[in-house]
Amino acid sequence: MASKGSTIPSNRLTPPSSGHSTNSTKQSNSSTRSGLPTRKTNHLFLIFAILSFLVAFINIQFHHIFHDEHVADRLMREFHTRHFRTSRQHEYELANRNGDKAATDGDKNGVSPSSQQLTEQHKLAGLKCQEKYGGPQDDYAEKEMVFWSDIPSDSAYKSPFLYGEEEKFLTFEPDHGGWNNIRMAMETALVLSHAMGRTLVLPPEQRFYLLGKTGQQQKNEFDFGDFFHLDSIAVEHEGFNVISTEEFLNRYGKTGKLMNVHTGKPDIWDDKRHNPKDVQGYLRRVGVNPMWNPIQCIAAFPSAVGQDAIEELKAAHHNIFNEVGGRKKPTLEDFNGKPTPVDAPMEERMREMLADRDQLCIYDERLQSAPVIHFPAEKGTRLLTHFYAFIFFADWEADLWSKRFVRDHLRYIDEIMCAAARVVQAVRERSKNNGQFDSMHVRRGDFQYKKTRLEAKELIALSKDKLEQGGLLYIATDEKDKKFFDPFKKHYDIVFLDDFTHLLQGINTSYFGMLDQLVASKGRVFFGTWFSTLSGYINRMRGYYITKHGLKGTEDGTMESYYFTPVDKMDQMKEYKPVKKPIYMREFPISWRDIDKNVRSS
Ligand SMILES: Nc1nc2c(ncn2[C@@H]2O[C@H](COP(=O)(O)OP(=O)(O)O)[C@@H](O)[C@H]2O)c(=O)[nH]1
Ligand SMILES: [Mg+2]
Repeated sequence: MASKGSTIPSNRLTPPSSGHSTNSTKQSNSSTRSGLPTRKTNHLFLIFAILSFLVAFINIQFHHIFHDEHVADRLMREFHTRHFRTSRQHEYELANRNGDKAATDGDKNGVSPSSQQLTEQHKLAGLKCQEKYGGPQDDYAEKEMVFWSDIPSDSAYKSPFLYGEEEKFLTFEPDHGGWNNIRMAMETALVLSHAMGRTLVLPPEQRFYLLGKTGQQQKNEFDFGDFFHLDSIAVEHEGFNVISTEEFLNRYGKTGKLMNVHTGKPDIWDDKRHNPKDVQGYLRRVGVNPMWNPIQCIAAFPSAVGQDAIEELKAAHHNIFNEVGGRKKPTLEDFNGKPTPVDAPMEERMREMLADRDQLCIYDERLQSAPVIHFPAEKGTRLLTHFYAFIFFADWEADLWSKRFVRDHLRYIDEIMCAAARVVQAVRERSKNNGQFDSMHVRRGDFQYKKTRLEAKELIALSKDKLEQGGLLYIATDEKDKKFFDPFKKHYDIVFLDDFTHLLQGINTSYFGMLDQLVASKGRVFFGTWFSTLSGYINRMRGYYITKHGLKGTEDGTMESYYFTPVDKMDQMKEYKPVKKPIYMREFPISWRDIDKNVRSS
């Protein structure tokens, strides 16, 4: 991923003295040139020079006081502009442009809308597309797309590690892979930060791999606020805080509050070295890297502060791997078709999570006390995992809460949801079978798993038994040459996202992969590409939807989804499966099945 340009502003506040002295020099030159240097003008010049000097002196002396007085406000404003340019900002700007008085009332004094106003504009539950996004109708969009819920009691939930006066932080580096790898690492970092009671520090805006390469006149650099409603998360959740890297560095890096984890000495961020590499280097120096490898261990969170809760985790692990009581170590087969109840005792849930791994990475007292925890995106500690497959909570309610947190908040912004809803509506209108269609994701392009690269006729042969013959088939793909799919035309009426660009006017083309995911997630039957994290997330969203609406598969987390190849993976989604390595190759029902157990949504 190329990170282009500097994203951390340097301190550009310079005392105005230089301006004044330049003026005085000019003045003196011009008077000399005019040839009329009188005593009076000399006096005036002297007084002017002294005054200039005094102004410059006072500025330099009190600069920090004046500056610091407003620094929090200014940074907050900048952060909101930079990171909260999500749909709500967009909504707000649209309303402004359209002279929508109600929505712009908060802007009478030229200030941004308050967070309360923002929250009022964006209701967590539901989806409103009609007024702000050019359709479809609200009730259609809601029924078709909404898989999330608004659970009031969730907003008050706090981690047991959120205590004390000192704010603690979690920083991370975005993954270097494609969008869905980035999303996975982001979800994991976000859940970790909440679990640890730490403020999440968002990486600076940058160019994400395979996004924003269009060269068109559109936004090309992104941060997470461009895809998720991060604004509402912080506002709506008491126990969750998020700030930008800029704010973090200005408030903590520059002030010498942070220690170099290797030397134990203060490490002051040099704001003249603000390119992303320098910022990354700095974060790596001041943040403790837990060295957790998601392929080897699960990140285990004690149910409470203190050594006793840590010992409980260790004891459960000991019992499992020492076969205490003669009970055999768990294997993956033990859980095929047999999910552990979500509220089962801790040791039972740990057995399933450790069916394919054997280590605990405990959030122990050393890590709990670190002011900053940093996750570098490099070998061994890369967060290329599903958050729910990595993070284990001793407290089952904390576990379900974190899963709902991701489902209900880390969903694509309304602008993307509404655009997808318009396409789904158009696809259904084209169907000759009561709006029904089947879907598939054919990943080709840069994909490194060549085994999955099959010819069209092979794809047809592998999927024909499950698909409606002669029916409508929506194909999500990164294959640019659509002729590749011509053989499908003998069997199906095929459509692509490209056939609906008239419904996508003004939508950033970097969102198209997400739109393909959302539209494909609505197919009656879905065929995905094994190993593709883009395919994987389609199934997770299907799982959320099935669970919310109590459809077939709710009980055991299954669905009408298949994979083309490898052949033994075709029916993976048809039976409950525990988390298995390498983890990213598919999504697991543990992330959607029965996660509302202890709550009622509104
Ligand atoms: N529009 C579109 N883009 C796709 C599709 N499949 C892959 N891509 C692009 O290729 C990238 C795939 O990377 P990633 O999201 O990491 O998924 P993965 O590589 O399949 O695991 C996406 O971010 C898209 O930019 C598709 O079906 N439609
Ligand atoms: Mg990828």
